[in-house]
Amino acid sequence: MTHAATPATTGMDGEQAAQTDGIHLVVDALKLNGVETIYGVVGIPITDLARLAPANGIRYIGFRHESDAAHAAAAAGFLTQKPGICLTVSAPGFLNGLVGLANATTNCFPMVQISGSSERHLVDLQRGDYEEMDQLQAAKQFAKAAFRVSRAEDIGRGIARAIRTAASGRPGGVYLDIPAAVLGEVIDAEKGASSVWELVDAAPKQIPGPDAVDRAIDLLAGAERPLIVLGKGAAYSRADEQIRAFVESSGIPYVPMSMAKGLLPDDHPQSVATARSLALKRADVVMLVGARLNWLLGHGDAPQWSPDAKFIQVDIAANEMDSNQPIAAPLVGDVGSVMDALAERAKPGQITTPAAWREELGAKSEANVAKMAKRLEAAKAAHPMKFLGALQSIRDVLAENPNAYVVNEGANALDLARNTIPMSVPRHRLDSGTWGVMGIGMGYAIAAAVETGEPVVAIEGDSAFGFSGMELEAICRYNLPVITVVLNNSGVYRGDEVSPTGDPAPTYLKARHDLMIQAFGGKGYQATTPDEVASTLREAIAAGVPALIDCIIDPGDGTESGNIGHLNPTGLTQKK
Ligand code: ADP
Ligand code: TZD
Repeated sequence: MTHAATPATTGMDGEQAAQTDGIHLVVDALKLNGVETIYGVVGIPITDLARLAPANGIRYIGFRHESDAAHAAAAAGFLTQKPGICLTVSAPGFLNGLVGLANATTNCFPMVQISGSSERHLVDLQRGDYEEMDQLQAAKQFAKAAFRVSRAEDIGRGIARAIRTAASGRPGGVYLDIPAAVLGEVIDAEKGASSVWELVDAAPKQIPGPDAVDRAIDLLAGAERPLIVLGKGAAYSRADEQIRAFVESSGIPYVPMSMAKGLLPDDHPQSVATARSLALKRADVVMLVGARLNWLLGHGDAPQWSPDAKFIQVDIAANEMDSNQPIAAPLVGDVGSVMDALAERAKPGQITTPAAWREELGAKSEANVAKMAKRLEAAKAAHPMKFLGALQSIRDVLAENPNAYVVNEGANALDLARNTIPMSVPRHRLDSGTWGVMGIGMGYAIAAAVETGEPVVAIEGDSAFGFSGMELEAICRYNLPVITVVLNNSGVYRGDEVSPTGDPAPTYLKARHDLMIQAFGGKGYQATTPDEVASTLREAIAAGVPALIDCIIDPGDGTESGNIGHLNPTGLTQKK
């Protein structure tokens, strides 16, 4: 087998055997496994690897900070089901990338962080090498798995193992350590070529047992108030048609978790997102599909849920079952196979939804929508602009561009955008996710643009944006169709706090973000009214080039920690 990256280094006399080295083998193995893009930051010992990849058909996207590159790789994994690849330098670069690796693992996104590392014989005796660190040891607790390659001939094996581990079962982040000496190690080209291989069936289907399926069907068939919760595992599984068929044939109402929005269009008649609290509280049989009963679902506890609720859980990870509540019907398998099995084994008409339950939720939904309509109407007219004023304009422009990807982070900027902006296409919303992490914004946006070529609208709190704001430069350098909309209320949560010391208050921030992007050659707008938000966003999406709209929001608009203020351990200094 020969590969494009492997150099033929036959000597002048023609006698020397062709040779290859570590970096060529990395590129060979990645290429063979269908990797199209590497996200990273260069430096010793990986710069030549980043140069070699594009010369062999793998795009290299260079970032300003490794956590952004790692977040990008994670998002690429979520969007494509193929592990995103992040490349980092030793010690500090490696550590910067770990936030993204750990966040990917927490969110069940497949990615591989490949990091160069310093010389083992110096690191292990702590002799003080350049960027010395025992990276393998450090990575273990933050990754689904961590491996080190110690010989060039094991590079293909290491990459196969990393990709397989990241993509199969519950997806996650895998760390692959490749010391500088291994990247530079020269071996016989033929031996090298036979040491890399292509994975077969990287994420095999997991089919649930028939007894487990029947147990779930029986529970659903006996339910008076059934509810389906769709999570980002369902979105990731790409079983869109099977999920839709099951939801529609059973008539069961559903609520989408934030990154499952659009799996079925948000205006689907069975979506009860607008009666969420009531649906959770009253449901007697709940079917979780690729969603965990973690803090985002109140751990399944009363009073948010009925203490008598019975749970069915569809998840690829068996050990997720019973992590919070007794699971009456565990359905361990991939969402597609489970949905197929349910459709196959349920008798026609066996699972239905009582009309009274649908009506109860419908009435609540109508009342909530009417209440929200009043808030929205008031916000539209308010000056200075409110979050909800700007967001209605963003909603309207996005409705004209259903293929645009939405990235979203912040506190109020996250909660309010999630509730205001409907999604109609699966996997088009990426947000702070399971950790509620800030800093994913520009990395996720870059990956969405690179992987799909579609426009991306990143809706960012001003604090949230700051974590990855320097990547505006990368967005401009690669001329990506990313439009960043900063909801700028001059602070973390809000911008009207005054400190008695004379220093700025801990939550206060001040920036003209529209000027930042201009420094990199992008288009900067300032918008002070909902009409200006709409017209600038429309113009920017049509132009398809990097742009940033700094939306000036009333500094007094915003709640401490958004809708999770109750998680603050004290309420002593909170406002409103
Ligand atoms: P959300 O935050 O949207 O509620 P979570 O991240 O909490 O979603 O849950 C996603 C769940 O989906 C995880 O428990 C994960 O194991 C599971 N999962 C991921 N991929 C699949 C798949 N292909 N089939 C079934 N379950 C999956
Ligand atoms: N650091 C990291 C990595 N993640 C975090 N979640 C936080 C800090 C704490 N934090 C939040 O939970 S939200 C937030 C921070 C700093 C920013 C909220 O301010 P914002 O949004 O300007 O982004 P709003 O719209 O003004 O609330």
